[in-house]
Amino acid sequence: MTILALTGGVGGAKLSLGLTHVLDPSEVIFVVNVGDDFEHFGLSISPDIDTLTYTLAGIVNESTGWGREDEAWDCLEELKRFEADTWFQLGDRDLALHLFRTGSIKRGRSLTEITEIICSRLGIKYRIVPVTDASLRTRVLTDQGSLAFQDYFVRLQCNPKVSKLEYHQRTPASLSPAIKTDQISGIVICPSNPFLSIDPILEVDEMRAILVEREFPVVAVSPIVGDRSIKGPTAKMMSELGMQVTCTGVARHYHEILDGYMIDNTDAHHTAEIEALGIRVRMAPSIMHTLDDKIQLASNCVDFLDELT
Ligand code: FO1
Repeated sequence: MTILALTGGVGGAKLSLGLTHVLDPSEVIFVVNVGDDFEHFGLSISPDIDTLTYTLAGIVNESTGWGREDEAWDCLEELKRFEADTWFQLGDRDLALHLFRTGSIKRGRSLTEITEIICSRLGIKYRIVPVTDASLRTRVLTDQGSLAFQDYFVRLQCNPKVSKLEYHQRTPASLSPAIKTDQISGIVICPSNPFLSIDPILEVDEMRAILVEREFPVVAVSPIVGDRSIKGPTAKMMSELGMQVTCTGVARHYHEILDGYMIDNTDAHHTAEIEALGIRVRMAPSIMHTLDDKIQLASNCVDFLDELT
């Protein structure tokens, strides 16, 4: 039986790394958001998959949380000479991965297969799986119009005011064949951005159906601690969308699919209102600075799932 960990990029990768210290490779599948994926200079880029891959391979750039450590930037510097679009920073080593992925897609391999090959070449024993092999793209409706995800996130630095999120599918996206739905023993929703990272995963019909008809527990870790985002624009977006910017606001967003919710100790005063939604609450330190923090939180999630089973 397998736990699914639903995750986006930087924040989710921290808990995912912790999970690899408490679960064997056969016990967990990391199901990754693809709503951020896009084409740039003709290359197929899957930022959240790559962030998790580099993190689990131990080669992520620790200061940004994305991209590679020991990166070289010769290509980007040359591109600047041609006044090309250099707002999205692609390092030389990272480019090699994009060239491999793009070529493989052109030759007809699926994103699931390509991700498996990349993981194995980087020595990762864990399964990193895109939620779908189909095209699923997040669009952000803002006061500056409808924006492709990376335009909003990287080019415009999340500055536009968000009014709505849309998840565009060319054809109804089916779940990656690497996710065996009859073998799931529990789901952990990582402390990723609910709108940008987790909701696109839940847009895949089969994934939502698994969560609605489940016979196993689902636990989420709040991405909001003390009324602020642990990472990124979650709090800003919640406020722009008219939501209460607290861990309870996120619990309300997820309430149909949650059995358990991990909140930070500093948010203890929210327990009663979350439990009134029919969700069990467990408190633990949720800000992950060190590897030990990640392992401890991961271990708490797995214990919580056991308790709810
Ligand atoms: N994030 C940035 O803020 N600026 C960048 O230039 C940037 C480049 C980049 C290149 C490859 C990659 O895999 C990720 C990259 N990211 C960059 C991160 C990424 O776009 C976002 O963190 C995610 O899409 C949000 O989860």
